[in-house]
Amino acid sequence: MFSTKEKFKHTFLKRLEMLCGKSFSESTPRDHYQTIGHMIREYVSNDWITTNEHYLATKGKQVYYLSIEYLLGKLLRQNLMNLGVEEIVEEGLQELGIDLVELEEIEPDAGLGNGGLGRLAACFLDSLASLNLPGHGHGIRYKHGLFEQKIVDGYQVELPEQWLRSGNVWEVRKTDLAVSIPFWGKVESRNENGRLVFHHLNAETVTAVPYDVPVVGYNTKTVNTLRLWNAEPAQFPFNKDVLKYKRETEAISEFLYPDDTHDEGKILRLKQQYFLVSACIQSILRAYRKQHTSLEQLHEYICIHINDTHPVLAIPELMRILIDEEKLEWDQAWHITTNTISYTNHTTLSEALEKWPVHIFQPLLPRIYMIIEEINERFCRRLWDETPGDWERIGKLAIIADHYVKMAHLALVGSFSINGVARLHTEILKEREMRPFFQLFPDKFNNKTNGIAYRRWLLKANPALSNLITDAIGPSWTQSAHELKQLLKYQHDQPFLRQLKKIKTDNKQKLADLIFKQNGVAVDANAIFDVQIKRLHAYKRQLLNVLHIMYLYNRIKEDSSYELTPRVFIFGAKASPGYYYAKKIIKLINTVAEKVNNDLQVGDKLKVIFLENYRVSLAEKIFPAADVSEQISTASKEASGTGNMKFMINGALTIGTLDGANVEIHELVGDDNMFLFGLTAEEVLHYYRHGGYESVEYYHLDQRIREVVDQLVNGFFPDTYNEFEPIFDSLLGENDQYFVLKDFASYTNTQEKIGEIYQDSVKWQQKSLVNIAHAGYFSSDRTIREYANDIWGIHPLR
Ligand code: T68
Repeated sequence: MFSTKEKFKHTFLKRLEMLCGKSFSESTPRDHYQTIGHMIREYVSNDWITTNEHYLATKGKQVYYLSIEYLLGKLLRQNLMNLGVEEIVEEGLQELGIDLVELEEIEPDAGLGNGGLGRLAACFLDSLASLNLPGHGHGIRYKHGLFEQKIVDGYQVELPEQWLRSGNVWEVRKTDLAVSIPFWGKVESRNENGRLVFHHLNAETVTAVPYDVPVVGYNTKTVNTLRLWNAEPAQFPFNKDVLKYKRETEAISEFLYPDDTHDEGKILRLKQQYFLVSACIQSILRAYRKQHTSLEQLHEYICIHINDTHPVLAIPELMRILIDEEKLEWDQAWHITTNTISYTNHTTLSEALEKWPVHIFQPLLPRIYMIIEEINERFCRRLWDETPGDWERIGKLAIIADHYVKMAHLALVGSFSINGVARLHTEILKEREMRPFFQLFPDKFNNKTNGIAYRRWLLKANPALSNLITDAIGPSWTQSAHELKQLLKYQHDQPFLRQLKKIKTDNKQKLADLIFKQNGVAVDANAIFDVQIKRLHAYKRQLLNVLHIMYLYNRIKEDSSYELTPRVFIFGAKASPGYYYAKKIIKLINTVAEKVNNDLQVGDKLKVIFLENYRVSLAEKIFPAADVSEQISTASKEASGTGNMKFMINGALTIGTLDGANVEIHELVGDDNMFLFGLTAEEVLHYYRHGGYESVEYYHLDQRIREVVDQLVNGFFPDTYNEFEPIFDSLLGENDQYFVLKDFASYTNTQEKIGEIYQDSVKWQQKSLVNIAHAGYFSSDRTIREYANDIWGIHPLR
């Protein structure tokens, strides 16, 4: 149906009538979107079935990626691109008077994630399929994804997100593959034939129904599966209060937690975690049993990867099935489990390390809790044997301690591999945060520096730049990102550099149009577009960016002849709804924007834009238009970052600290092509341990700092009353935990240098080119190959 334009048009018109029950002349863009979506899904179903049959027949090892979040964004254009039918469809539709771009706007973002962790999972799925690797995702089909953000009077307001309102064309409901998940109840042990046997009685069961989404690889026949689980009432609830049961059951897959490293400690969250894990493992084992008679070799055929600790209950759940259902002995079950599960850590922030109060955990998941107790006891016994009497060490490392279940400890003990997400992050895990575990299990630790699905973030998001690259070095870079290095030979090619600049300016103009439409502010596409887009978090230091903008504003006001290379500062960020401080920063950004943008004396020199409802599809419009990428977290705090890579591959230059993957960007492009500033991780960690930083000193010593900090509270912003006192307090009263004032001077100087260098257009474009050329390293294809080879032991299908 996609082989020629004529065939496509013919099928499209026929399918439209059948699907929507109306004639073409009556149809709406939404009908067109539905029709094309169904056509694609039907088109891939052949390869989807073949892929599955192939996996079944070859019995090769497969990996299952468990993640509580998938930030997929839109799938229409990506699927067309990966299937190689984009041109035929776009032109065919055009001849019917339909604009594909308009249809893309109709598709809702699948926003089943908070930020980097969820987006990484989506990038990994793309790479797995594109590399013909047998790897599938399992997640939760949240009815409402991450909240929609509105900015009202400068404040963030959250609205429930509704991506399923008009159905989801990509999914297939598989009612026949539903499984039951037990909660509550109690466990009874009986002696049966000399063996202790456990029965979970009076459980309240929930039905998990899978919805499968095909994951189409780029230019391959491989179609893997993302299986999203929906929570539904069991058919015959024994409960008396059926309505309550129905409500509580459906709540499990109702909302994504807008959590982002802030622990909300809700029972529902734990229910979600076990729901995902149990459904997923039951479904894996059902498929496995079709091929194998026993589970004794499970780890030779299956790897289960847990994305952070949210799915860590996969460990006790697998133990439960092996012991209670397969009747294996503990040691054998433990051998299989600990050789099946691998784990990625995404943060060292202590507030993000999950722990569950025993009084919540035990009643909800009684059998799982028993198994964790046993794992803990055996682990503590081992510790005792190594260092008898050292209760302090045992207390620190135990899985259950102080009436909490510590999820990271369970992951460390029960998996065969633990990896960090950038080299610096992994070193910090090994040397500091998880040092005692590293000493116990040195061979488990390894690094896998993050990557991005660069076909989405460059090929799809920035077609003009992609065409320029293909014209210059041929098309092979779309499958081998390291080919981008060939661009280095254009470093001194003036016409090429001019084209690069023209493409960037055109992209900036498009973004400027969007900004005008959304924010009503006119910005000049010749100004530096300086962008910070990511979740709002104190450690990411949007505050440092804002204070610098306030300083620039003050300079312009003090000296009207002050020569500033014109800048547009662009922000996009959602704050967790309960994160009071982060929401204050959003209000501050909008307050500064209001003041600066309406000051005639400032004019085009300085503009500040907050783009509301930052999400994947908006990000795709911003990265191609950025000149400067803000990666300014307090060193040691950002595990990796992946936005930094998306900017880089679109030719933006980074201003950043030596944190996360910035360290590796710096190694690739060198001092000349990146703007480093601020404390190093080692210096930050030294201050945390030994003290020695007094933010007040910087306030008193640096007049620029004093002025902007005072302006937070001295009425400089009219009608804000005590609005920004919490920010003022964080900087002075609480001694500035994130070293904003400490790094202010260094940041400001570096920003000044950027302004100067930008004036030399050729020099700037050369640096931009060097960044693009070296960004191939950050392809998630590279990352996934490393996971496949070093951790999972899986091989590409042919
Ligand atoms: C991010 N983590 C890291 N967490 O912050 C980022 N947390 O440095 C890294 O690049 C990225 O992971 C990918 O490795 C997160 O995004 C969460 O979103 C999250 C969600 C729920 C609970 C805790």
